[in-house]
Amino acid sequence: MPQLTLVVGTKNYSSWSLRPYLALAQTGQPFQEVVIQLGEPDTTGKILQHSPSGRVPLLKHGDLSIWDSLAICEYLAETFPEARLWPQDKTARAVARSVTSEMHSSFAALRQHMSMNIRSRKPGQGRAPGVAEDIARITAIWNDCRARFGQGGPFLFGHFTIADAFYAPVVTRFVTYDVALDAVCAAYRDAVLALPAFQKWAEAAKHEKPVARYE
Ligand SMILES: N[C@@H](CCC(=O)N[C@@H](CS)C(=O)NCC(=O)O)C(=O)O
Repeated sequence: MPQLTLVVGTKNYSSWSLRPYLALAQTGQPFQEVVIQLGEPDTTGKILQHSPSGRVPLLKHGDLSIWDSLAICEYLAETFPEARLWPQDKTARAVARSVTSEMHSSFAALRQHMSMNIRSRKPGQGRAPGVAEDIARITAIWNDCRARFGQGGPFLFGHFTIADAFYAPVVTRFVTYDVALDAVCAAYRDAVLALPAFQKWAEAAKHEKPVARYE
């Protein structure tokens, strides 16, 4: 098996990087990691040494480079089917792809005003126009998935899937900004926070250099 290397941004802030990291950890495959510090004068140059898009994350598998969080997760699902990164059932898989794509393309207000900052606590901040609507939509998605597909475990589709990887940065935002959740969403949040791979990422994030523009 060719070497797997995941290139990510500063873990405390790089929400897009956290997603494929969790999916890759779920495969159980050994991998190397390159962490690029965001917000430095040479950040773009360093990212461009790996990624043609000038953005992280990027996955290298031997000679192959794959960029964009969703493309990486799709590649992992195809390469390691035993990890069940998508639900087995076609209907559940279609919904999992829908909610994942919605996360990939939407929730601009939440992303802008509640940016990911795993180690920080900012209760009450970030309540800008549009944020409450994004939170309402996300919590509706979580409730719907848990009710319809969540019987086999604590995640959106029971066992851990790419949909959970995509919503994990939202989980951390809800902790950072102290967003009140109903019982179903609070239990789901806690299941994501308890993932060993998430805990490892969050522990590393505690020790990183702060980046003023993301604080
Ligand atoms: N759509 C891309 C977004 C990637 C993205 O925006 N990454 C940010 C970090 S989270 C980045 O590389 N920013 C470049 C920089 O800060 O210089 C994906 O899903 O991977």
